Amino acid sequence: MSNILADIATNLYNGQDKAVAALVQQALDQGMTAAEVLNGGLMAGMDAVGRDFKAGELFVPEVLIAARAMHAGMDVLRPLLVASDVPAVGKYLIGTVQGDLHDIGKNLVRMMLEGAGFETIDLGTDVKPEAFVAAVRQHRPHIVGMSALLTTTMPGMQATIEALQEAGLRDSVKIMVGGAPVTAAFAEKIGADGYAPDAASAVDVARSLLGA
Ligand code: B1M
Repeated sequence: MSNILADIATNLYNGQDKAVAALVQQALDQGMTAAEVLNGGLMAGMDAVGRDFKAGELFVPEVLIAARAMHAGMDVLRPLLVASDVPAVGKYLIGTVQGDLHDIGKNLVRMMLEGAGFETIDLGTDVKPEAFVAAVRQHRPHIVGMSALLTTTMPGMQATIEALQEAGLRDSVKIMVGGAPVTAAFAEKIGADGYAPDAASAVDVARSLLGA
């Protein structure tokens, strides 16, 4: 890993948001691509946070500060990830399911979709099934995307699909799910139309769901 990418990862781990933003800008100025900085710097730092969080060496406050630094870096990359001359390909409603506050992955998926020309509506985190239903009624999206990072919140995806069914809206949208604990088999089991393991493939899946 180049020094600057290692520096980004270390500063992210230590929650140094201003340093992360400055280093990300520096890496771009040196000619690195947004994808290189995202994967080699920001994601590498967040992976280390996840590993040490799991091992009980980091606690929620430290992880929150690291998440803030991740967002600071993503804010610098955002104009590059969303820069697009592609005409709107479809309307995409996205949110993290009920009970779940993780939004970094969802935000990345949203940015990549915007970069691919999707119009996005972001419902944020901890989105109840009824809120997805109300938003589908209001915005009439082509695709509804749900993110979950906890095994305990994954059932919220199924509850949302059932709520859309009960509201008579299920057939008006395609449904996509994703997030670290979510699998293709789970997506199929709950009756989702698509699953993507990461933000880049989320764009491919969204396009293919619309036949684009
Ligand atoms: Co949380 N947390 N957390 N946490 N946290 C995990 C997820 C965990 C794996 C950590 C661990 O134990 N190793 C673990 C979950 C275990 C499990 O259920 N399997 C966990 C836990 C247990 C918890 C708490 C319960 C801890 C506690 O309080 N005791 C608590 C729950 C709070 C809640 O949600 N109710 C909690 C809290 C938090 C913070 C608030 C401190 C913070 C979130 C801050 C924020 O998001 N604003 C946090 C963080 C940061 C993490 C880790 C460290 C990093 C997650 C992340 O942002 N990854 C995480 C450990 C890890 O993942 N290594 C962990 C980077 C991000 C880019 O990746 O989100 O996977 P990811 O998104 C990817 C793909 O999954 C995919 O594309 C993205 C980009 O490639 N993707 C989609 C995501 N959504 C998609 C949707 C799609 C398609 C693809 O279509 C619609």
